[in-house]
Amino acid sequence: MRLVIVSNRVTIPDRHEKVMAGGLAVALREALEQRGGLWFGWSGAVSEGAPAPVRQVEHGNVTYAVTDLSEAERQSYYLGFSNRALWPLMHYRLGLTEFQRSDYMGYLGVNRRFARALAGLIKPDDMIWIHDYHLIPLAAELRRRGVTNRIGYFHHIPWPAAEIMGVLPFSATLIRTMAAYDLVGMQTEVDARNLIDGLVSLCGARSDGRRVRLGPRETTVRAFPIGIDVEGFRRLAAASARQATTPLRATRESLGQRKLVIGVDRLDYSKGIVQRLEAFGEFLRDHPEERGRVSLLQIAPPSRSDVPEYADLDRQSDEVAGRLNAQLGEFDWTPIRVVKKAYSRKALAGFYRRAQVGLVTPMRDGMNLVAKEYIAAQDPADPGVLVLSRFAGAAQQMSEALIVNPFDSHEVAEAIRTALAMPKTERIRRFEKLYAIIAATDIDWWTRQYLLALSGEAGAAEALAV
Ligand code: GDG
Repeated sequence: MRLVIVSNRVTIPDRHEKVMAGGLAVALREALEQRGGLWFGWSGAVSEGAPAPVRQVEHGNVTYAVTDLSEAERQSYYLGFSNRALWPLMHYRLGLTEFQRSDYMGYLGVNRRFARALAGLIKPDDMIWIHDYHLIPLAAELRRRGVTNRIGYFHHIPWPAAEIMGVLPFSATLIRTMAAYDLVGMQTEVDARNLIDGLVSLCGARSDGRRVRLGPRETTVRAFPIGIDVEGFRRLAAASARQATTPLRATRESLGQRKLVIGVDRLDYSKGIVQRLEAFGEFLRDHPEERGRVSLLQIAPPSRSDVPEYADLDRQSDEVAGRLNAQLGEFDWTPIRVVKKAYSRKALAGFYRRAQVGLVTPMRDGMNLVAKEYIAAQDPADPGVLVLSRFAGAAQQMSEALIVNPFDSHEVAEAIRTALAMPKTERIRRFEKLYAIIAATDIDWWTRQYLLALSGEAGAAEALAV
């Protein structure tokens, strides 16, 4: 079966790999190359004169088909409904959720336009795999055009409880469109259960365990926790430590013998960056003996800067870091460094390996790949300690991390102290368990399991019991 992948953004590969090119994009590209297929979505560009045409580029046995958005579509579908309504709502941030009816109409409009274009490109035996919250109604739009192929969806971010989803105007209409899929993949069992509850309580579906029936269709809803390329990342980190790439060498020189705590996140309010800086400040206030001995490096490449809530976060994080550095710093020691730019994956791997503590404290996160990258990058003979929010999907698998509530700054501060003081034998014991779980459920495992389940092949359900 040929594979068709649909995602909001499609990057056509070129010889100059983008700095951010990460595990997921590479894994999906590999899945396409193995079977041959098509990758459809937004080019990332804006052009007027709607509807924009679809451009196709062939790369080996993979066709990339992209279309531009108009500025009005970008505003309503992408910045508006996807990123100011669905993103905050699905991360349990009701106070930040901005619903505009016109944005919702724009969201439906782009999904309709994508469906129209895609319906002309797919073949009868194609298996279609749609990604993320920008494209929830796409299968329903395809079904309306007579598409009967197997269609799956993977939701990369949390799916909230029905009580929260119910706040969104038209939520029942939107959730109902999930029943157009044959398979819906979620990051965790809790997310899967939340969607099933929503389909039952808001849309009147009937459910029997993982299967949901709404009208004539039956949909399977299951957890497929996403993974990373563990072996690839481990090799990258080991090589980076040997070669000491420029940023890493410079970090070594400027830190000297000091310990390093690291945070790596898109500059996004769901990641708890400001709360993390405050917790680090609390740790230094509560434990003055640690001052001068440890620094926090927070790498935070800007993201969605056109959305006002992100511009606020940008300012706020500068203010908090500036205040804490002014209050706690010394002439020869800066407690917190916030760097708002992206580094290469290799430099990142080197930073993770150099850091004694990985601080991954999102307020809510679908999975959080940084938690897995931090573990993959460690030196097995002298590993660092992961401090992980219980509200990241990753916490369901990574229980050997120091699990914290990111809303409790005291708890986070104490976890930092515990991590820094942890004896090597305990660090190794925890690391080995964490490494084993992320290696057993790496990105290849995830892609294989999902596609097995979508193709309807027997045995996939049992194999998932990891
Ligand atoms: C969504 C869900 C889910 C970050 N800074 C740099 C850089 N990164 C890379 C990280 C990591 C990726 O970006 C971020 O992945 P996360 O999983 O942490 O978060 P989201 O971007 O919010 O992703 C999330 C994910 O989808 C997959 O399903 O886990 O819950 O929100 O790989 O390393 N990469 C480079 N330079 C940087 O400065 N090269």
